[in-house]
Amino acid sequence: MSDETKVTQEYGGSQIQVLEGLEAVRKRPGMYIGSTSASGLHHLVYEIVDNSIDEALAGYCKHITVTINPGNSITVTDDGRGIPVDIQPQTGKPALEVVFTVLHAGGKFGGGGYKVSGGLHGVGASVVNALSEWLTARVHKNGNIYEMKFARGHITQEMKIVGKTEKTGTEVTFQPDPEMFDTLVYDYEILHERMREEAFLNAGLSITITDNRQADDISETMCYDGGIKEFAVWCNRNKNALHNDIIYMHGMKGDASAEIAIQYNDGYNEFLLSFANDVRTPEGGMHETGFKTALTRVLNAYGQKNGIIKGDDKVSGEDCREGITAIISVKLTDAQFEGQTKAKLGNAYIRTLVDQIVNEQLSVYFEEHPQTAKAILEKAMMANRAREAARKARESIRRKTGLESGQMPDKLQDCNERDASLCEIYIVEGDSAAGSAIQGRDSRFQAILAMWGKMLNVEKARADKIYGNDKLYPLIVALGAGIGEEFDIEKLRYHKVIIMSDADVDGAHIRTLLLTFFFRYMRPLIENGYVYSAVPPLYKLTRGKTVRVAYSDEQRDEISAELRGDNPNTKVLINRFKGLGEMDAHELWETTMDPEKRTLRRITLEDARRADAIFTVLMGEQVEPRKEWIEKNAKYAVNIDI
Ligand code: TTJ
Repeated sequence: MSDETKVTQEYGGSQIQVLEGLEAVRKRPGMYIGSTSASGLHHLVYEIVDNSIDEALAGYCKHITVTINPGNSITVTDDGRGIPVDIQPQTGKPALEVVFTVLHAGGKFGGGGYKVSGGLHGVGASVVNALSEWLTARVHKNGNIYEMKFARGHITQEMKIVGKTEKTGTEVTFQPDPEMFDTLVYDYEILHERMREEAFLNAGLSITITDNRQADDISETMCYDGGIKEFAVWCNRNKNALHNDIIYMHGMKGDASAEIAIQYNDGYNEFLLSFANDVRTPEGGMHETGFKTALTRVLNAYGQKNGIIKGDDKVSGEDCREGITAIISVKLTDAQFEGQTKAKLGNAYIRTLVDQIVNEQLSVYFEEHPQTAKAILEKAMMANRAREAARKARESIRRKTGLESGQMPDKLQDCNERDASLCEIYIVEGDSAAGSAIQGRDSRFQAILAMWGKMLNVEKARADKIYGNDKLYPLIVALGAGIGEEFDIEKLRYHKVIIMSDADVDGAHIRTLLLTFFFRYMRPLIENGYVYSAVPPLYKLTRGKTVRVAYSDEQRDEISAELRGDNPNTKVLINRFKGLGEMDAHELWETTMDPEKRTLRRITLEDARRADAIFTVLMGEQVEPRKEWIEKNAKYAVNIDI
């Protein structure tokens, strides 16, 4: 990408550069906002809100509002100082105009660095402007209300004063451009979740989110004086806490700061949520590494010093993190995001910073809270013993069933190909659907594994139970890569693991269970993008001898209109597929399995995390949240059997 921030002296030159910059955004929007699907659409909001968060970080803004208007435009306001409106000497233009028309160097998703002087975020106001059908900015400042308007990045109204005011602040409304996005409908829950996260990460900042699209407005204001401490408590809301106090640590060095909040629960899962500059880092990175190393070191040191751990014994890192909920939030001016999805923090000095903070402050905390220290350490030692028992169980199962003998389970119809990168496995629910899939597949590279009945409740299970489970065991053997800390992606036998379940509640249930299992015991499978969901059709349309299928209600209506053509009297028969089992082998191949025609939806870590959260509510030990969830989702959940 060229350096669009360079501004030349003569007006003509800079104007041309501005237009070229915004044109570049419209040509390749994915480079700037990741995608033009729902995720990109929501990203526009985050880019604008980031500017207000920066103002809050600078100490001048207390309250931010985000409103979804009828028609799916978005309004963001803050009570900060207001974007400057004075004329910049270099450009001869108001700063407000520059903010919305000049592309900053380096896109977050493209190549190049992502560094802005001053704030941590807020590179994207001009990107949002370029991708909006229209955008209006209003600034309350100096006693005046200044207003400026744009359409697809072009100025439609120069900055002018439209009124008087006593407040200060910024208000931006934008309408995403239908020419740029595949979908234009905002999801309140997605924005709500993200804004809640921002409120947790910026203690004391108040964020109001409102949905004005229906007669009854929905509105929520979130403000957490306890910041990430409250975040950790909130994450444990459906669990039983192991200790009531929240462990909180923080520190800074130079421009960089880090804070960590920890609360253990009595479960077996590890829940680390890490952020760099308020952006989630699902793939971890230096801050997580520093945290894990120091946590293990401090726990072992404390245990040995106090005679809880005897002799040369040690608890492992995994032992120390069983049942942990930890929020790690770092802020730095030169964040390097790495990895396939730019979701991993690469700055090595952050590892040192976090390690030091945890090393020093957690030791002190344990000295001052011996009860908490003891509860955590005893849990880690239990985990250690359980892991040892699991290893023995596994070995005995191995001897009995030949886990390593290469013998495949009965429920697997394998493919002929041996190169994993070419192989696919369909995990199919129900024997009749599995039958059709076995007949319909291309056996050269497609394997079928039939799953049926109720699966193990992985919420309450440790590794030894998982291996011994008759539903999961065939799946583990078929995939060939083991589970948990022994999981080895190199041994994986298929690079496409495709969940094929019905488009109904039971199907969703099975999918949730499988995703939760993968998320907890085979996470690299998801991180490497190997897990997919098959997309079976919903409708079959027949007109005479012509048969077509539709994957959505919209498509059903389109095809139906197409089949009818200009002939209003023609009958088009529409049948709803009740399940995969209703399709014969040929139909299943044609609509759902043929690589030339099928759609596969790749499962992201975020999808799996969400499944895991739903699962916790449905399967967890707390009854109240489960009841609540079922009541709230009653119309979808009627068939869920828990
Ligand atoms: C910059 O330094 C001088 C005082 O004002 C600072 C500033 O720009 N603050 C600011 C920007 N507050 N809020 C914004 C902002 C808010 C929204 C909703 C959108 C944009 C692009 C900026």
